[in-house]
Amino acid sequence: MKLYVTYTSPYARLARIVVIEKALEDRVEIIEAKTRTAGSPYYQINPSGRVPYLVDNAGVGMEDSQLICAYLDSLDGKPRFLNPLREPDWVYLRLEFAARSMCDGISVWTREMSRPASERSPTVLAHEVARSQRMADVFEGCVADPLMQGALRMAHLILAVALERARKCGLDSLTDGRPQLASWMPSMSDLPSMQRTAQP
Ligand SMILES: N[C@@H](CCC(=O)N[C@@H](CS)C(=O)NCC(=O)O)C(=O)O
Repeated sequence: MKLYVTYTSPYARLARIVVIEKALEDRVEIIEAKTRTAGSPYYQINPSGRVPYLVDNAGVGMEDSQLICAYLDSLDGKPRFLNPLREPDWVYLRLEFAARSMCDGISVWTREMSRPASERSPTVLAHEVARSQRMADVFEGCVADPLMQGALRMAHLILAVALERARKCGLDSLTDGRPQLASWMPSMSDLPSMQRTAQP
């Protein structure tokens, strides 16, 4: 299989983490895609131009970290991160999708900042800064919850990747002044799969 990524994308990082967590490294080739470039040859592979994008052994492609992570997780018949056979766990899912929403906002901020300074919208930037602070407060309030402390699940990965992305790209160190998040984060950052996919 081929997994197309960029090394700055938090969504591609989630797929790279699941490749490591599920011991799929010898089955999944990681390929850096050229995104956001007119005429990129990558658009012939994935017309949407987004990463991550997984091409399976039959040559069939799929996009979106949520789908790709669930697919990779299911390959051994023992899904750890998303178990379709379990009853939906709405309390957990609420956290996962809140973390995804926080990650989306941080990505909007980084995308805006990657534009030439004269093309950036101060309104969009301020909106996303405020959103990231509110969402960090939400997780400060629930990261000590057993669901966020127990076995590793997508909500943990998404929140940790989002927090690291916010710090790395200069949005904010969202763990500062938030003692629960600050004490939770090292247990995630120290994971080999997080360390091996960390943005240089
Ligand atoms: N919901 C998607 C978001 C993917 C996404 O936005 N990827 C960005 C990188 S962070 C991208 O590929 N941008 C290139 C473009 O928009 O052309 C997912 O979870 O995979």
